[in-house]
Amino acid sequence: MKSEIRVLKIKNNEKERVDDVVASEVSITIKANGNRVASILATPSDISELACGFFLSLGKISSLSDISEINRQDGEVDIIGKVKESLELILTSGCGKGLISHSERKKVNGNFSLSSFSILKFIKEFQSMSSGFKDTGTLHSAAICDRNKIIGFKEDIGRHNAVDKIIGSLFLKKEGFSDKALLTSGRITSEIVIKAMNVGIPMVISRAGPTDLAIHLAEEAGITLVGFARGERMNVYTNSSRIKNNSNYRNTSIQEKIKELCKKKNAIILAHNYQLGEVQDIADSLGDSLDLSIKAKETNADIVVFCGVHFMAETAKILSPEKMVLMPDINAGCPLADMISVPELKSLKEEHPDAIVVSYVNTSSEIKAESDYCCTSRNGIDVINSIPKDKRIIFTPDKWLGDYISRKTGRDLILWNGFCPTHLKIIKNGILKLKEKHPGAELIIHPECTRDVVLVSDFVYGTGGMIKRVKESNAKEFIIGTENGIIHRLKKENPAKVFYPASELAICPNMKLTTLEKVLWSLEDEKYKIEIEKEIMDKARTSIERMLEIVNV
Ligand code: CIZ
Repeated sequence: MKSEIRVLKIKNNEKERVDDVVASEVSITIKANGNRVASILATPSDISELACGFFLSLGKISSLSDISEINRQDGEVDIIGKVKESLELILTSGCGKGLISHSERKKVNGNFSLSSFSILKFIKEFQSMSSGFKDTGTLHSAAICDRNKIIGFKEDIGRHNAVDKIIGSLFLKKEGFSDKALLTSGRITSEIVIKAMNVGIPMVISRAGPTDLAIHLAEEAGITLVGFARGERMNVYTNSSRIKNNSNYRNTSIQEKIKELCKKKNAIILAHNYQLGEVQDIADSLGDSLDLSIKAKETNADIVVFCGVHFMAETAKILSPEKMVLMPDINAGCPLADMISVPELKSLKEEHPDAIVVSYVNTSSEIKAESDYCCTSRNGIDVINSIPKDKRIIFTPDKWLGDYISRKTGRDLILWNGFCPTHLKIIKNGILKLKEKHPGAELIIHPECTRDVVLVSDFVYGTGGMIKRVKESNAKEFIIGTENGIIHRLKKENPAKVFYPASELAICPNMKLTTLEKVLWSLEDEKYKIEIEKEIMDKARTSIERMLEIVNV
């Protein structure tokens, strides 16, 4: 399927010769009873399936009993049996074939249905199976699913070949098509719909869109066309009655299903204050990373679904190693935490061999393991104050939190040059304008903001402190200088008060990766598990426990 080649890669004007992989392409002659019918450029695998799917999806054979023999030789496959050899071919737009018969029209029946959740789940799985595309950037893929799972997957350089291969492989296994859906990586053209029609597949799903002719043919044939199925959305173009609310889930809402699964699996959902409103609303507990890690430790649940970013889920795992800690989206990272690496911290420690290392909770478990103390925005001042005055202190990775703590404690900290890109979207001029517009509003700023922003604030708090301050304050209006997800919680808990984000741009893209659907899938599939090497975990735990002793939690 793939060949290795040597390639010259050019990036930022830098040239490098590296080994790479490209998709293989060969010419396959398809014969029927010894007569040449077509030559197809294809990926050299599943050739018998390709030939069977080719004839089947053109309506030239209809059952396995039509085939008495399949003869394969190098670059050639001959189907012996009752094959209609006359092909009324027209030139098409498809890649990998380009010829198809538009002759007969059939009606596809069947009670097959899929829930929208299942469609999105299958398309996500389908995408992750497409390793050939990831490696070569060339291969198309096709899969067949039933109501419960993807039951077959094929790749080829040609979109049509991939579809023929998957159709042919099911056919050779004597599987029926009327209770299946076809997933394809390419756009849905009329030829794809005709293939589905000829074998009786009632649903075609793609991440791409359909053509108008494909929609017209699907409508006529009774096929359900689903396009742009990606993330949390999809477009259903035809025969939408096959898309059920959620057949597996007895029409329960996604929230109810999450609750049901939590009960069944003894799981809880913890969500950070920056999460999407829909995720906050389903959570058993909301809070900052420390609140949530303590909740994770204290709960009797076996599974903790942590809706936040990676370092937060890691902190929960470090404090509760015996529990299964899941992240609904494993790609939700933290750019601030990524701003320091272990070799960088080690070399800073070598430069200051007697210094104590205090690391903000926004760090990887490896950095925590290399640190003497962990701290959060809530307790950073207490942690620094607990260290004897004659000791030098390295503070990582957030220079602005470090700057704030340094000014509050009067300690000269050795600061790492990290910052939170989301908090840096909050700028002094914007805040001053808001203050002018809302003179009665209390201005509460997160200490990850720059010094000039912190200096114009009325109060400086982490998210836990902000929640408390707003509740206790007599003010009616607040300008909130942190990630805007917190405003959902503030409004919900203080319906009579009014909130203005210090910047409309203060939205952390990583925090928004977690959605309700992903929470459900995470519970269903028990993915993605946080795993940390025991030695790292034990060392990292020491730095967190030292913090907890100081702040008496
Ligand atoms: O500790 C946390 O959760 C962070 C990173 C911020 C905050 O203030 O909640």
